[in-house]
Amino acid sequence: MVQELRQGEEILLPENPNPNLKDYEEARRTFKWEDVEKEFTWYHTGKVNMAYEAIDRHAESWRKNKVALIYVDREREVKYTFAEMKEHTARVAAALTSLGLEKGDRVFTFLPRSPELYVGILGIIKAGLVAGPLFEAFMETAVKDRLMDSGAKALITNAELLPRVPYRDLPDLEHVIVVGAKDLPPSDGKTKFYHYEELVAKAPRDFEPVWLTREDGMILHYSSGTTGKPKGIYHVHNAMIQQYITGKWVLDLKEEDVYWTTADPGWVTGTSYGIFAPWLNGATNLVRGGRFSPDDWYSTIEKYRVTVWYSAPTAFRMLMGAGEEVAKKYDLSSLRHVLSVGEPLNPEVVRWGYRVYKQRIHDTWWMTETGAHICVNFACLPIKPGSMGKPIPGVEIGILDDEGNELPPNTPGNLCIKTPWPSMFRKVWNNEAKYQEYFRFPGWYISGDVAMKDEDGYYWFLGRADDVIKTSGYRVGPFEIESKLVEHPAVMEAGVIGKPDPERGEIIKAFVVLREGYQPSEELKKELMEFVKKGLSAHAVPREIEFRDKLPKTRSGKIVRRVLKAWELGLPAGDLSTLED
Ligand code: 6R9
Repeated sequence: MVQELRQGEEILLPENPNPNLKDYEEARRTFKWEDVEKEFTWYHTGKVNMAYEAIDRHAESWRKNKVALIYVDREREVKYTFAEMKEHTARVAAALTSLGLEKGDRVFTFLPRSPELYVGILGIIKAGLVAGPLFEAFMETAVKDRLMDSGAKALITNAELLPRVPYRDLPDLEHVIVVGAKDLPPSDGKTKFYHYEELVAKAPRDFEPVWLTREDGMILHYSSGTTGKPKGIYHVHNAMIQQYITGKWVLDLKEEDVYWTTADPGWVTGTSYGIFAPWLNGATNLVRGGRFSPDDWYSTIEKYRVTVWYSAPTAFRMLMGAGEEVAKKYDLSSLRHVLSVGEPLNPEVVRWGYRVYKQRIHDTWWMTETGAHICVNFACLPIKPGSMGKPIPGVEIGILDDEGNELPPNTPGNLCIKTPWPSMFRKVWNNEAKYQEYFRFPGWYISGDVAMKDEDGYYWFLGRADDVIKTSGYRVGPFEIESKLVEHPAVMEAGVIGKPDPERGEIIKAFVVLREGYQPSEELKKELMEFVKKGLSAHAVPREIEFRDKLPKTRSGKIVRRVLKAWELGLPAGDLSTLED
């Protein structure tokens, strides 16, 4: 795979005549995080709040009438200046405070991309609360698990999604604020319901942010691992240091840019680079609601003259699949910087983008846990298609063997990051043991990815060391899907893997053992798919199901997914000595 990727050693030379980061090597040598810290207000006042740095600071400057948010979908277009964002987020913060919520309380959002979602997350943070964004496609079980684990006290949702919130089963959930509701469920002794519009309208438009320290909680993203339910990845306000500087250096944001990321705030790219990085840099941030559609997407770039565009391999592959003719119908000449994240970016996609968009697509590697970019292709450096580039200044990457020893170049190993870095997660909510698992090699964070460094210092992604699946850019844990499947009366056991797919990166494949009395059938497959969709979420649905008489297991009864994967790919299954039969 490595050989194949590196065939020809092609490179794309830098083309941006004036990038914010001009000399990478120089920056690596001289960079100090403290120089970035000095750019924040809190460095001088000691009063920290992300919402202040991202919004209020600009609203109190010459940027006050600059457009901060452009929200568009097929029905509407909404534009807010920084001054308006300041007022809207102040009202949300004041409303939440008036409900008695206090510093550190978890407040979740469960909304589609909409102005209310962006205002909501920043309003929560402005009030000193910890924001927990839930992806709009989540169904009841997924919503319940996350609200339960985090002990969320309040939720902002809308009338359409409210039926998926099992509030009666959530002992800590005291307040539910609903956007666009005609009527609300009756408040009981435990949970009270509010019309968002009424609550916000009566809140004052002035609200002094709740002042915090850099280590106070800011955002909680639930993300999947290999075992157990999704983990609450907890970030603090200090993350803004790295989010700001990578917005400047990697997204290359400039004053006149119109920036668009297609990522949803239910996932980390949609917050770190859909909210924090662009607004910390005072940029105009475009948000498009609704589903993927090549025509809608290209017309968005044309109409709003988007200059910096951050999307994902799966989207680029779908655009490629839609054909060059579709791209040619639109004027995409405003684009000057294009980036990708979430999965390996195929060299052929890079080549296609270069030919059709006349842009180098800059791959970026990072994770929910890292909070911000770690390894990227910078505007000022050549791109080797298929490589994820080089570490950001101030951060060191190591390729380590399974004992924690650093490996030489051109040797695959565990991608690790030297601790700490400013936007590193500070805990796994309620689960210190899980947090510690990431730090088994002293002084290093273990990413779970396998990668390699070449002799020029470029990093190449080779795969996951564990069973985490990336499908259409979404990170899903096999365990959550397996658990859902075995809730179905027909299913005795299930093993779930990611299967390579040309468009989605991976698709989810489930191997299922049926209970006595159930027969394999196409209808049953459909029923199981529907069952996962209704219970968890559309993106967690196994697109392939295979019935088996039994599954490979360890003697202690754990399903061995690596053997399932080997079956699927027709590869040797490796050491089977620890298996049951
Ligand atoms: C930001 C984000 C993290 C996992 C990560 C890796 C995969 C992300 C990648 C990439 C190859 C890239 N991943 N970026 N793989 N090339 N440029 O995606 O966070 O959802 O937590 O996923 O995604 O496997 O470990 P998250």
